[in-house]
Amino acid sequence: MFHALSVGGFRDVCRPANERIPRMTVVEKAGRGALSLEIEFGSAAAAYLEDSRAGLRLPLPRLGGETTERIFSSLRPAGEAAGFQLFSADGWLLGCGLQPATEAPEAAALELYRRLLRATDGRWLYRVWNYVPDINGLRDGFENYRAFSAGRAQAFEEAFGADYRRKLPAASAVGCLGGTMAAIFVAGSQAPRHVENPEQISAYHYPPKHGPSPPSFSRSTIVAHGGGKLIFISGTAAIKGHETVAPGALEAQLECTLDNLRLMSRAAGIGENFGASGEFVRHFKIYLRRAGDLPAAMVRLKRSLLRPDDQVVWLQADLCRAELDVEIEATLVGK
Ligand code: 3EB
Repeated sequence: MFHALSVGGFRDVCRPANERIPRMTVVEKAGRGALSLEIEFGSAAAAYLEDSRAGLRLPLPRLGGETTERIFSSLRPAGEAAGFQLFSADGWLLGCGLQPATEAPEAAALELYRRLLRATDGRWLYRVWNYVPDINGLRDGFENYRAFSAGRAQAFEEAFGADYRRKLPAASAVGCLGGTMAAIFVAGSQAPRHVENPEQISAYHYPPKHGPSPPSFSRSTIVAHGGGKLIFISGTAAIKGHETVAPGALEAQLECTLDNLRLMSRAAGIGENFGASGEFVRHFKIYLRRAGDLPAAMVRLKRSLLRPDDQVVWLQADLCRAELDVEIEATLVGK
């Protein structure tokens, strides 16, 4: 069978800031089979849609485990909206989009999220993965992550109104190489449940010492999926209350992060260790600030959190607070 597919637009992300975001066009013929959404780590940001593969490449150095994350399968390409490439499967909508970050990161995040919220209009937003160039860098004395948070919060408030916090998805926001901001979302037609960490202030209530606009995410999203559940656990790090625990000390940060993950697992109603007895396919992404921390982190996490049949991607990334060394996220897909 012949499929004519072409994806334009994402190749042009390095244009000057004053040019419009290139439109992405997907030309497709009928008869296309189901595909997985692949997030491939290691090279320059680009979306691809080929005969039997679709996904996004992201410039984060891979340290170990899988090269590609595949959480969702049986998807069908669903065209594009607001520059996001879309994929759907019974009631679910997934999308990925890029935004040049040559302009100020606040403006880039505002535009990326305005587009994301347009693409998901009328649906519930479950999960967003954010990749922010030079996340700890300063621009006019203001950290890029804080600028990103401000643009993102403004877009949510514009779209959802003053009580936007109740609708925030689970998320992660980590650094990446290159000059392109990226977001991947999962949305759907069913209202989800959000569970917060009882030992952390909700990020959307962080005090202003962490930035003028608090980060717009909830700690987890739980949504029915087939006969079971899908659970998205946001990027989890060494934070209690709203303060960083053990700045710069990997071992102590790993213990605190593991404790927060146990609390989230319990809060989600699946015991202490994310349903390790086999009721979920478990996906973890582990972000380390320093590649040299990999051996120690592997030993520690394999001793308690990780099991041999988990899907794990180890990445090197700058994290949203300069003093954080490790962040771990989980996605649990009910079997
Ligand atoms: C924290 O708990 C650590 O800004 O979207 C984790 C997950 C973190 C998501 C985000 C930030 C974000 O505040 C950082």
